[in-house]
Amino acid sequence: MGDLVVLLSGGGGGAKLAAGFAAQLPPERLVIVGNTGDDLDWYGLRICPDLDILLYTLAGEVDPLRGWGIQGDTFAVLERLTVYGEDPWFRVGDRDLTTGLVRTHWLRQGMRLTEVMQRLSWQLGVRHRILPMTDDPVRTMIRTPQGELDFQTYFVRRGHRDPVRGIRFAGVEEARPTPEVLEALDRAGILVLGPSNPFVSIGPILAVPGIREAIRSSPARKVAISPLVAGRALKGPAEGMMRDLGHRPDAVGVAALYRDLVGVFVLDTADAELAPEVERMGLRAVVAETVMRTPEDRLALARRILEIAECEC
Ligand code: FO1
Repeated sequence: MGDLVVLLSGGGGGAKLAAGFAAQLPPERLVIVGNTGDDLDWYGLRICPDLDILLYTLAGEVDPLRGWGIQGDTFAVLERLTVYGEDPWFRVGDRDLTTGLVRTHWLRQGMRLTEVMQRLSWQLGVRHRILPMTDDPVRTMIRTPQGELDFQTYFVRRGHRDPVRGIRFAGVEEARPTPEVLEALDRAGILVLGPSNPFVSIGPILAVPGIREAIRSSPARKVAISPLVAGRALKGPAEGMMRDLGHRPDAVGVAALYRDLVGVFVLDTADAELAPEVERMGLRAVVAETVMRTPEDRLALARRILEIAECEC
C-alpha cells in the first residue's frame, strides 16, 4: 500500500479539508489534485479559481467570508475597467490578479501548469503539493434552457439559477493526466474524494482519461465525503444540479455516484438516519461532523478521515 494521502478537490469544502490535512501531514505525504474545469481566460489572463482557492487557503490568505480571492484585497483594476465601459462581473481583486499575471507569463514562457502551481506555491510558502488534474485545457460547459454556458458565466454571472440540462467537459477527451497525478494515484495509501460538488468539481477530475480507472483499480483505502448536508449544499448549486440531472438530492444520491470508486462514505451527523441506505449500497457509512466552520473543524474532520482509512474494521 502506498504512503500518500491524495485528496481530490474543488474550491470550497475540499479546500478547507485540504487545510485540515496539511495541518497534520508533512508535505511529502499529501497531494491535492485540483479541478481546472472552471478555469477561464479573463482579459487574456489565465485564472484557475479552484487551484487558487486551494493555494490561498493553504497559504492562510484566502478571504474567509467569500471563500475565494485574497483577504483584504482591493479592486482598483475592476473599477478602472468600468471607466473603459467594461462590465467585469468576474471580480478579480488586485492582488489576486497578480497570480493570473504571473501564471500567464510563466505559461507563455513554456512552463506547464503543474510547474506554475509548484512555483506559485513555493513563493507563498505552501509546501504541500497542489496538482492540476491535467496541464491540458478542459472547460466545464453547462447546458441550460438559455443555451450552453461556460462554467463561470453559469456560476457567477447568472448566479447558478438556470436549470441544468447537461454538463460537458470540453477538451477532456484529448486531455491527459499529468505524470505527477498518475504517480500520486499510484502511490496513494489513502484516497479521498473531498466534500466538493460531484458534477462540476470532482466530475471533471474523474473525467480526465485514466484518472477514474486509476482510482478504481487502486488498492488504497478510498473515502468520499458528502458535500450535501441535510439535502443542502453549504455553498453552490450541488443539490439543484442533483435534482435537475435526475439524482436523489441528498447524501444517498452522492453515495450512489461514487459507489464504484470508494469503500467508505462519510455523511454528516445531520444525515445519520441515511447511513443504513448507504450501507445497503455496499459502502461502509461513517457519520461525522463534516461542516467546517473553524480551523479546528477542518483538523477534526481530516483526523477522523485518517482514522477511518487506517482502521481495519
Ligand atoms: N466567485 C463569485 O461568486 N463571484 C466572483 O466574482 C468570483 C471571482 C473570482 C475571482 C478569482 C477566483 O480565483 C475565484 C473567483 N470566484 C468568484 C470563485 C469561483 O468562481 C468559484 O467559487 C469556483 O469556480 C467554484 O469552485
